[in-house]
Formats: sequence, C-alpha cells, structure tokens
Amino acid sequence: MSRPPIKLYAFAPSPYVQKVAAILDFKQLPYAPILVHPTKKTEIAFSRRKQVPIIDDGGEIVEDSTEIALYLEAKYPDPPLLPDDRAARAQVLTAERWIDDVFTARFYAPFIWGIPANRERVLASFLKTPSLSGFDRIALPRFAGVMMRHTIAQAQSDLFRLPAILDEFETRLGSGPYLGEQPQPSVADLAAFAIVSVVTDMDFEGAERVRERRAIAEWGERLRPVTSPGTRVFQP
Ligand SMILES: N[C@@H](CCC(=O)N[C@@H](CS)C(=O)NCC(=O)O)C(=O)O
Repeated sequence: MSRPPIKLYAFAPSPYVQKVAAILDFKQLPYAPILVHPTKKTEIAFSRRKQVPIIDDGGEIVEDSTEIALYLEAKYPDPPLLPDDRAARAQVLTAERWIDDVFTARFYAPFIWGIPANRERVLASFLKTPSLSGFDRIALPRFAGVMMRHTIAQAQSDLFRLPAILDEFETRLGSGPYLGEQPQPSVADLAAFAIVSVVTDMDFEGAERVRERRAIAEWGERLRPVTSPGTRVFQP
C-alpha cells in the first residue's frame, strides 16, 4: 500500500519551509504543501506557535524545521542527514544553526525583501493561498509593504553586506565537497541549498551575484541532483 503524502503547512517563500521541502525531497518522501493564510493562519489553528513549517505525517504533528529534520532522520534514516560520528554530527548541527540564524537573515532576507522586483514575486506567491478571500487578494499586495516596512528597511540596508556573507559561506565550504568539509551532504547543506536555489532557480533579480561565485555554484551542482530545484514549493 502506498503511504499518504506528508502534509507540509507552508508559506512558499519561507526559508524554513524551503529547508523542510528540500529535506523531504532528499529523503524522497512524498509530500503535499498546504499553503497557509498569511495572517489568519486558519489551516494551522491546531498549533499554539502558529509558525510554519509544520508537518503532519499520518497524524503525527511536528513543528520547527530542526525538530522536523530530526524527526524525519529518526523515522526515515536513509539517506542520512547527519553523520554517524559524534563530533562530525555536532559540527553539522552547529553549521545548520548558523545557516538558520545568520545566513538566512543576511543572505535570503535581503534578496527576497530588499529588492523590489523579488518582493513583488514573493508577495504574488501568497496570492495562490486557497483560503484568501476576495478582499484579502486586493488588500495583500496593497498593504503588505506597509505591514512589512521594518523587515523591508532592514533587508535593504543589509544588501550592502551581501558580499561579506557570501565570502563567509565560501569559507565554511572550505575545500568541500560539503559544508564543514564533510564528505556527504548534511542537513546544513540542505538548509542552505534550499534558499540559495530559490534565488538562482527562480532567477531572482541579483542572482548573478551568487552564480558568479564558483565554489558556491559547484557546491549547488553537487546538491541539485540529490534534492529539488528552488521552484519546489512555488510550483502550483
Ligand atoms: N525556528 C522556526 C522558525 C519558523 C518561522 O520563523 N516561520 C515563519 C515563516 S519563515 C513564520 O511562520 N512566521 C509567522 C509568524 O511568526 O507569525 C523553524 O526553524 O521552523
């Protein structure tokens, strides 16, 4: 009997949703994204935290991208997201935290919120949410800029630091082939590739600033065949 797809509660552009989707694709686990209303969040009314990603795996609900990664690793260990060796495992989890806490804020946020053409595409992706009312569809593009003015201002001012964060990323790749010079891809690579691939594969404005980095481009080409392109959750 084929297993039902894992439900993935999502905002398409969310970096943490992208990370979980890339992990599910890496583990070749079928999933169905459920786009969540960006303000009412009715689809995840059962959640106290009311943040995406959340997965529902046959009734088992797991929240937070790192918790989801650990849950999937325990339940579906092959292919592995983490090395067996304890020290290497700790190193990979530290690298994952840096991707989630630093790289996401300084690389992905400036790209998607700091550049007007990209921001428009990201906002348009929310219009695919089935539970939006007719009023929401008019109001969202009109008021999002005002509601998100602090995020946008921060993202715009962070754009000038983009070369520095890409330099730091390259340093962390070292001589590769994967983050932390690991021999196999890990959860840290998938967390990073999930968002780097959105920028490059959705052809966001400014993507050439990433593509021109040879070490990053080569690392991405190693990962793409074992997971999915950046269009993953954006596709209808
Ligand atoms: N640590 C969480 C962060 C999740 C998170 O910040 N999700 C954002 C979308 S990127 C969200 O749902 N924000 C809505 C809100 O906080 O109201 C994870 O790794 O999953």
